[in-house]
Amino acid sequence: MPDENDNNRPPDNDDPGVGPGSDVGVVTKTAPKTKRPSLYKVLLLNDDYTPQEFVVWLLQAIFKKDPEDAVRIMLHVHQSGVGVCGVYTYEIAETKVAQVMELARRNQHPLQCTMERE
Ligand code: TYC
Repeated sequence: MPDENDNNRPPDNDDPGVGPGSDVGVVTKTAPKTKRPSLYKVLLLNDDYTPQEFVVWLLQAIFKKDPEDAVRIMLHVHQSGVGVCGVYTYEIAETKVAQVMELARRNQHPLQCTMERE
């Protein structure tokens, strides 16, 4: 008696079976679920009143710069008007900006800090 589900039967004409054109052995690579986060530059703005030593201290305290880097960044801001203190994901950048603004306010300095998408 003929069996419809006989695995040994020859392939139908439209069934390529194993080989070119068949899906056997094909592994579809799924796209990774993780997306790299956008990055933001934290910028320090120059002003005529905030002491240089305060800016150098703040770059070390908040942005973890070594003393040489902190002086270099402060002088760059002092001379060019604006400079990058670091590059972070959104929430980290937002927190750094808030910390700078709060320290400036508490010390009555007009120092301004902002962030910008890279
Ligand atoms: N221009 C300031 C001064 O001469 C120093 C300064 C540097 C202020 C960087 C702000 O982001 C700043 N006292």
